[in-house]
Amino acid sequence: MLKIALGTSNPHKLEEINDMIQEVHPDSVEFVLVEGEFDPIENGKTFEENSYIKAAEAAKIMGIPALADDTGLCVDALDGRPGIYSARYALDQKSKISKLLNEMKDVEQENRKAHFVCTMTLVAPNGEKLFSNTGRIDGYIDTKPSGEHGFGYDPLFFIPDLNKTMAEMTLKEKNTLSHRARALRPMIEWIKSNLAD
Ligand code: ITT
Repeated sequence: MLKIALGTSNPHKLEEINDMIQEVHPDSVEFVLVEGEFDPIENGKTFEENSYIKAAEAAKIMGIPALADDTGLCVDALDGRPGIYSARYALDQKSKISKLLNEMKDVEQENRKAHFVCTMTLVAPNGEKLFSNTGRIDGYIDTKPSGEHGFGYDPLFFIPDLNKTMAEMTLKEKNTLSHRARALRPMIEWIKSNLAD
């Protein structure tokens, strides 16, 4: 089975990505976490640059191809913030939620549009970029957090068509439509066609 390192310190990403790969191509690719210290300096100016930095570091450490995603929540009323700074928006996830609610407290429903962006990049052990792809999902910032599933900003990300937040979806549901799923599907096909036996 093809092994690909996953350049992330976020166990939720591993869970989502592994679930998706099992759904589409069971037993063809195995994603493994980086062994040992993994602390890349995410100083890129775009999602793509940061996903490359994380994947290149993971590929170098592990000596096998590596995949990483860089994700952000872009809020229209905040001119696209926190965007690529979503991880550093506040110290912990609870503070990120309360800071966002506070920044949005006077914003009317119709102006609460937001989207998640996820850019994934696959890098060879020699640092060559093999494939990159971006997924996006649109929604609204809710006025209070709801739901116990997912992670990060999911409890505030409301999808009107489904009448629920991303944290009110099961893992399987989130994986049918999320920014990460939309970025990963073409990536899996590329891996199947170019790397897997
Ligand atoms: P790595 O860089 O180690 O992969 P991270 O959690 O810092 O882990 P990102 O920089 O991509 O990853 O994430 C930016 C922020 O967005 C961070 O606060 C996450 O919790 C949040 N986030 C990422 N994916 C998300 C998702 O699917 N749903 C909700 N929030 C998400």
